[in-house]
Amino acid sequence: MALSIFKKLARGLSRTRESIASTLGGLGSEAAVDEETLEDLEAGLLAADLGPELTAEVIEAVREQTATDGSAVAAVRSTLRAALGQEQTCERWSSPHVVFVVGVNGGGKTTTVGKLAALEREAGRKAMIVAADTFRAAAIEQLERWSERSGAELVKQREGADPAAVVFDALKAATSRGIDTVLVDTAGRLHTKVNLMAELEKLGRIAAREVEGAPHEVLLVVDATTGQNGLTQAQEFTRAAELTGVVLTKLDGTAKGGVALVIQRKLGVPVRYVGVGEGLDDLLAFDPDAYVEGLLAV
Ligand SMILES: Nc1nc2c(ncn2[C@@H]2O[C@H](COP(=O)(O)OP(=O)(O)O)[C@@H](O)[C@H]2O)c(=O)[nH]1
Ligand SMILES: [Mg+2]
Repeated sequence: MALSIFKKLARGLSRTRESIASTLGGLGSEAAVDEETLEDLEAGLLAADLGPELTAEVIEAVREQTATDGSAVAAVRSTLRAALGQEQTCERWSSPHVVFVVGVNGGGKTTTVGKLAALEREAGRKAMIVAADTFRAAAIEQLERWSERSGAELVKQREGADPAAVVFDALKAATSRGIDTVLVDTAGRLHTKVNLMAELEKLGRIAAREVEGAPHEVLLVVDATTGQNGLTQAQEFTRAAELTGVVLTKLDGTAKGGVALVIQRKLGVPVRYVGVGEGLDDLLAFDPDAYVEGLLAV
């Protein structure tokens, strides 16, 4: 890996950081912070898509801290850090460990599946990619390339095939071939009138019949460039599947990276990974400390 994970994250957050860090400079270390500076900070936090609630909390914390001679920057840091909670991982207890990747079209599901396959491979595990988005032939071709690049096996059928049949076949094969991790790419849209959420529930039931406890993880892909607006759409998925985590993609292309801070609050699930580019090694395990430093560091 050419760049350290911290540097990659910091680079991915550079556009978001611009709105926050420039106003932080104005806070300095002196006790009194004037109203104008607070207004600038508020505007910067809103522009980074931290949302009105968390922004108000930060401003309040800065007021309190500076009233007692505390550091304004430290107040910002601790409020943001508290909003993120602890770093999350998922215990692996079954082989294969089955992961569903879900979310709206264009968010980065297929790309994330490919990058996750690369992470699995790096960890020394045997991965299988499952092309359960049969809506477009292009999605299957995209996964063929990711399979080659990551060295993960691919299970696919023709365009328009029943996703449930693809998942069923894949899990049978994974079990007999000793696969460690199965990564299932799902559709953001369907050929038939079948409701997308009903289809996801069905895929979950099929998986549970084939592998105990499956799916062990359901990762919701959220496009960071849509910011707070994207979260409303994402909330639909919390009703169809028991989400275990969020993958926040395209952090590198947006100034709205602050949305990571509101995800847990709005969707009730932690951010587990962030996407910072289109390459094989552009998916990072989410580290709350590094994230906050990446937002504030100058
Ligand atoms: N810059 C950037 N682009 C990404 C990232 N993740 C996905 N993409 C791009 O977003 C587009 C849609 O991704 P895709 O995986 O096909 O989305 P899907 O429809 O949810 O499967 C593609 O052009 C990807 O290369 C990311 O983290 N950063
Ligand atoms: Mg796709």
